[in-house]
Amino acid sequence: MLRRHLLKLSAGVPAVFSALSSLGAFGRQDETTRRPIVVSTWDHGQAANEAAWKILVNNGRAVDSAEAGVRVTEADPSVSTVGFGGFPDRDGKVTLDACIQDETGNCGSVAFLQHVKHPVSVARKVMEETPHVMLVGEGALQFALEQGFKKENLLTEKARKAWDAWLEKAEYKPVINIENHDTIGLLALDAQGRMGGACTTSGAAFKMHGRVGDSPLIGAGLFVDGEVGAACATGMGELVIKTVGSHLVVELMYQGHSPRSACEQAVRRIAAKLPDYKDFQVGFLALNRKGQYGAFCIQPGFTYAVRSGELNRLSRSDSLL
Ligand code: SD4
Repeated sequence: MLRRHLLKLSAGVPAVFSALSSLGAFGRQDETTRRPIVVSTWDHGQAANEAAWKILVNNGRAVDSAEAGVRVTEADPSVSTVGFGGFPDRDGKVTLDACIQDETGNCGSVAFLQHVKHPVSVARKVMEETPHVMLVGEGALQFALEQGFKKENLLTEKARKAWDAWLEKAEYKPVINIENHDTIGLLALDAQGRMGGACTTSGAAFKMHGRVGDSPLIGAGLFVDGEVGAACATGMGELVIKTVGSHLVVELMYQGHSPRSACEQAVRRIAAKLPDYKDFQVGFLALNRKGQYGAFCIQPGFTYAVRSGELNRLSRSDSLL
């Protein structure tokens, strides 16, 4: 009797194995199982990872490394979609969105914030110094100034020139060119197994004044579940908001998908639900509690940076198209 059961069970194993494997449950493309580790979006993620790594390698906390990492990108005037040097909205104003989340799920966020170079640090203060999660616009600026942040001009000469050139046609379409999408999202797992993440952007260039994208929205641009993993999004925020993308990726990991497979399923969900997806880029990046990571995007071209004890590299994400 027992033998018959065992035989039946073992006959089913290949089928179960192949079903799980086709779901990516064994992490075919996620070859690492290590910590600490940090991953972040786009080429500029490498410099951000380096700053995050200094904290992680000294036994620091993941959320601290996430904040320190993305601050590098926020301060870099050559990056035209994050912080200082970010391209302005259609009225010539640089408006910034950012959020941060720790291993307990605690989080803070700012949106439509002007004149402050490090919105991620303001988001951190919202998380730690207020009973709220999100502050926007004038209220966020007032809070930042109360917290000692400096009011600065964030519109660089290069960004002003790009805006001038855009004004010649002034097409008021909130469209992200597929080549113009380099928000930084950074996810970290520290030596003690704690997770943290941050996401920061100046959003879509020449957007409508007041437009807020996915990046400051917990669940859309970023989601961290300390028991499962973390995910972040880049690209056309409207598509990510409509599908609550980062939460979806983490939920898929909870259900057993590898990070890469979870990202792919989330991109496929966007493609199934939003008919205009081919006109836009969306990329997801995910990291689980084992230190496995993966990414997937709509258009070719999305890169992500990985830093761990053995790895320091830039990878190209697979894409739907
Ligand atoms: C947004 N997701 O505001 C951001 C834009 C971006 O890489 O550049 N993402 O929609």
